[in-house]
This record gives sequence, structure tokens and C-alpha cells, in this order.
Amino acid sequence: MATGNPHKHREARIVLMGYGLDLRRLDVKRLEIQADTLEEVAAYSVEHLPEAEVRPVVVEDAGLFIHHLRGFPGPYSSYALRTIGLGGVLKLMRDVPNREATFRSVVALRWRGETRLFVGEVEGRIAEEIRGSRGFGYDPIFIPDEGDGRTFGEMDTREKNTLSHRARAFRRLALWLTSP
Ligand code: ITT
Repeated sequence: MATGNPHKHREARIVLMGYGLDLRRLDVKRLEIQADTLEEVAAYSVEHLPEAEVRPVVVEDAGLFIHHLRGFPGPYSSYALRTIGLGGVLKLMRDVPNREATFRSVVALRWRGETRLFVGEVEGRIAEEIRGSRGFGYDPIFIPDEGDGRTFGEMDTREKNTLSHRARAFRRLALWLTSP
């Protein structure tokens, strides 16, 4: 898995371990284009990785889509985090009753000259304030609908993996790899 983010690798590795698959981290900077869909970003990244010529490689592109903001930051999630940060997102959502959001993950596998995409999503809502210090990125402001009201930032990795967009996408990848 080519990623500069060790949290993402750790979460994905735990999911794949459950299927008897080993996921090593390639600490290379993946080429990240700016595009309107996670699918385009993930596919472009994996298709421009020299390592993908010699072994199966995955990259994952994730994003938080806030419904009231018509899907912003979506594919621009890392830019938004670097610029306005969690505080800025909460400010945009101040006194907004519709707090629904979708976290999406697109995993692109490059193997034997072909690209295959696996998608995972989780529905939730944006918290009123920052809660929890676990996880990374938007975890302290995302409350999954199927949880007990805690943010991802208040859950350990195992709990986050029962619900998360990333775990869902990587489970789909694992099922595809292990199906006869
Ligand atoms: P790589 O591109 O090197 O894989 P990244 O952290 O930039 O690592 P993404 O582009 O996929 O990963 O993520 C876009 C942004 O969304 C980035 O700011 C992440 O911190 C954030 N993000 C992604 N997955 C997340 C998750 O499970 N929980 C919270 N924030 C997440």
C-alpha cells in the first residue's frame, strides 16, 4: 500500500489480516492529482507508481462529503484540513441543522497491468465540537450513524474498523482477492 499516512496503512492491514493477507507499506509519495472524484485520483496514483510494475500495489483516496456543503470538502479533504482545519469546518457548520456527511474510500488495486477499484462508505454526521484524540484527520468531528454517538476520534482502531469507509473498501478488496 503506497501511502504517506501510517494510520491508513494500519487500519487497512488489520482488515486484510482477517483474511490471511499481508499488507506492507510502501513509504513513497504517491502522485496525487486534483480531480473531482476519488476514483480518478486513486486510479491515476496507482497507475503512475513504478512499483506497480513488479508487484500488486494499492493506493486509497478518501474524502469527507458534507451534505449541507454540497459534498465539500470531498476530493479536496486534505487541502481543507491543511488550510481551514477542523475548526474551519466546524465554523462552516455552525448552527446548521442538517449535519449529515458521508465518508468515502476508494481503493485502487494495480495488478498484472489492470486497475480495479473497491469503494466503501459510511454515513454519519458532523459533531458540534471536536471530540476524542484517537485516529487522525477528520475522526474527531465524524459521528457514524451506526455507532453509539461517539466520534471516530473516541474509538480505538478495532471499533472504527467495524464501521469505517476504509474497512468496508478493504473488505471488498479482500473478498475479491480470496474468492476462487
Ligand atoms: P495518502 O494520500 O498519502 O495516502 P492522506 O492522509 O493524504 O494519505 P487521503 O488523501 O486519502 O490520505 O485523505 C484525504 C484527507 O482526509 C486527509 O486529510 C486525511 O487526513 C483525511 N482522512 C482520510 N481518511 C480518514 C479517516 O479514516 N478518518 C479521518 N480523516 C481521514
